Amino acid sequence: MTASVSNELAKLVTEAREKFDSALTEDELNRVKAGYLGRQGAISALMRRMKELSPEERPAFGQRVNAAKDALEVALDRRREALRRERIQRAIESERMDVTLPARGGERGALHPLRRVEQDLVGIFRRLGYDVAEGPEVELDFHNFSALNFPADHPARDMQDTFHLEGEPDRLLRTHTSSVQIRTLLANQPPVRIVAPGAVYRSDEVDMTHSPCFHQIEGLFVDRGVTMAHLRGTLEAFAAELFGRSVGIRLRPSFFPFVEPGAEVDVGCVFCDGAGCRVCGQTGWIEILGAGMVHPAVFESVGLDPEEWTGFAFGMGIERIAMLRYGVQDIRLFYENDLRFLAPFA
Ligand code: FA5
Repeated sequence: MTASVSNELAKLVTEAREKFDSALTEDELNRVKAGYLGRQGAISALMRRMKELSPEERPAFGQRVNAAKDALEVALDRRREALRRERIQRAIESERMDVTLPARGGERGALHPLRRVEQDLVGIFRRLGYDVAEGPEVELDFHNFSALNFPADHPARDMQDTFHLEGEPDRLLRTHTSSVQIRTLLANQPPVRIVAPGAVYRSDEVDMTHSPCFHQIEGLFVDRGVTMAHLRGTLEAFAAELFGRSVGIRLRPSFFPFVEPGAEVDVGCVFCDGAGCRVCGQTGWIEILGAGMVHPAVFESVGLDPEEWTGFAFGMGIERIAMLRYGVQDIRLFYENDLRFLAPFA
């Protein structure tokens, strides 16, 4: 065997090993491999030079080349495995999560301003000794109208534009929480003292102060010997707690079929202390609720003797109170779920 071809083989093997070991990626390693072991690679080129050897030398040379190829394959596999491990190790390092980092601050939820006002109103009446009662939003005409002394086809029903259920003439979306008065008196023997908050519905046009779905809180006190003075005293105590100081109240005669006498109740304007301003329309007073003494016809419709039982009732719009309290001028803001409006209440 000529020394030159043989030496060249040894040199190639050494050189290839070094290049394998210095390849930094698996791609690079594949390119280096092609340079030596590929069809156009250096080892194949050496094989083609076999013809320079004498026929006797050729078998031994062939064996040496094959052995060299095997050795290179082994070196290649080793390097490939090392690179694969490095790649995995790098991924583990770079994708590692630091579970000891403090959590990203979650946003805290908060009560909707209407719910907050509702809870405050309920709280005031609870402290005055009232229980909380509830009724369904889909109501029977009986609870919402008839038993409250709204005769069938009476114009008083038009005061509250009603959503009726299709094909069910007796069912409707309650137009006020006064329906809970009837449910309470049917289910409980007086004395009763309840407040009933909840959603009510009217087919009103939407504007700055009206919405087809809004909220009310009803109050009902039934006992023997209840007078209008009790009503007035209760509402004064309520208004003082609501506004945090003693504000005057005023009762103006008004009509609701289920009370007699009936009244609209105003509080002294908390924005101008009665001097007159834009909010109170220069009157010094702001209307906040309807009220009155329970009508004898209502007692009769629930089977109570109006000679024995007396009571007062009142009902107010929760949106109205919230608008007064927070100085909100457009009722629609409460329903749009815009965080720019809601967040300051949190
Ligand atoms: C009633 O609903 C009576 N049930 C209140 C009552 C109860 C009187 C007990 C006597 C005894 P009225 O229709 O006025 O009354 O409504 C009461 C309040 O609901 C109003 O003062 C107003 O604040 C609010 N309100 C009425 N319609 C709307 C509406 N479309 N959007 C928002 N608030 C409304």
